[in-house]
Amino acid sequence: MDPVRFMHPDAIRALFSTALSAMYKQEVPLYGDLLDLVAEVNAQTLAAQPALAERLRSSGDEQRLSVERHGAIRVGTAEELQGLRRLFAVMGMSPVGYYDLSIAAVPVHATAFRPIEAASLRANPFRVFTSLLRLELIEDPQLREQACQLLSERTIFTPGVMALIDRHECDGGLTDTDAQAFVQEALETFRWHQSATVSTQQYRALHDQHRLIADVVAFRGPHINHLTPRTLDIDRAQAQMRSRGMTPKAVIEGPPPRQCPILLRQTSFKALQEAVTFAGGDGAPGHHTARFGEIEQRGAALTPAGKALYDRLLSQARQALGAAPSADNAEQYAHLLKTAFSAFPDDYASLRTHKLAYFNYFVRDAAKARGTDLETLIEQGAVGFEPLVYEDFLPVSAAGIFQSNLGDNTKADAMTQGNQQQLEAALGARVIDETTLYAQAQAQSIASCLRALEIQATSA
Ligand code: OOG
Ligand code: NI
Repeated sequence: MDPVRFMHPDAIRALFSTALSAMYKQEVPLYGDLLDLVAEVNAQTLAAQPALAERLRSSGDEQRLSVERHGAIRVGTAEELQGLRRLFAVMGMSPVGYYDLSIAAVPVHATAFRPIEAASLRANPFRVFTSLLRLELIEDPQLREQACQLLSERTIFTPGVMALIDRHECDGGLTDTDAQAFVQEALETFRWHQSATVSTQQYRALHDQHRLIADVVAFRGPHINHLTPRTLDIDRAQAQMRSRGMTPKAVIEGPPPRQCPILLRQTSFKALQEAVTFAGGDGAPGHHTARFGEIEQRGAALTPAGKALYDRLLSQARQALGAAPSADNAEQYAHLLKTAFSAFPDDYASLRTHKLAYFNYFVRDAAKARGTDLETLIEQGAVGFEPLVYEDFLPVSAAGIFQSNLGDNTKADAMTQGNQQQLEAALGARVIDETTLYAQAQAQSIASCLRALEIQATSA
């Protein structure tokens, strides 16, 4: 019997991420400029920081850097979200984390689809922040009804991609040929549609309720709204964005600059105004702003204790600022952030001993191993450690990104509570808790170090 050869989900994800990037470059040429800029900055940073270069090489993260990016889409119904869960599963991507954006008066909640195994993350960490519109947060009942109606009339997946998803679920994989077809069909869901499905008046009404509602409801599909490359030095990249005619947000989201980066720092440039054609007899021309550019720098994943400290220091700085960070107070905010975060240890040894961050442990020099417990092995130089990269998102940062791209007139009060169960019911699955994943990855790395050293000891 001939075993069927399936393409590895990691390989399908890599193909898709590349194809999506190429499509988005066509759609938004500025994204191409951003990729070039980030590649340059990364090369400069690696040349200037040999220790960082060495760390990336030894952890195997150097290769992933050039292909690393995240995207974001927004959908309107449970059916759409479930379809996406099945689509992303073909590429080895699972829903991780719950993000409540209602904290920033954005009527969505979200999860991120991403690979979860260490080897898969190393191969290609492509992730997609996926938001679901919370229709129940639309105040006007008539408008809510209209939005439901519009969403029920659209199908965001091609028949071809649905058939291939079914095949993947039945057979347990896709052949090379099917995988190639899958990538082409799946792209259609993420494509920009220049013609809206609603009239100018309908668009206005949706937009007036919330700009995001118009973005989700008024089009045939959930166009990818940004693709974000990973930079090794966001401050440098931000400075260079300005000199190349891209206007970034006034404030970088997340922690302040540090020797040892933690979590995630992000900056974006404003959404583009794009020409659209509205439905209705006259095919009225108009415009819509949704898509934007973003870059990010990733640092160490934090333990719950580290995350709690991060949250406390961030809100300390924000409270001291007394207003939302903006162009007018950017300098003051940077200063307050720096002051607050002086309470957050900034060397990997302290981050580890205080259990603030998660680490990957590896055998450095087996010949030096004498003891059997981890701390002794580290002291002896037999075992080394590297921070685990934060693979997820930050709700406060995401809120800031949403806000800045929705226009500064959006009210920033919380509108309601998050509702993880509701998202999970829509998704048709539980979301994976990201903390569990980091703790597991750390524990696995320790176990494999000890295993490797025992093998060494017995064979010597
Ligand atoms: C998603 C915003 C969140 C991030 O990087 O935090 C996000 C959206 O605007 O749809 O992408
Ligand atoms: Ni983003």
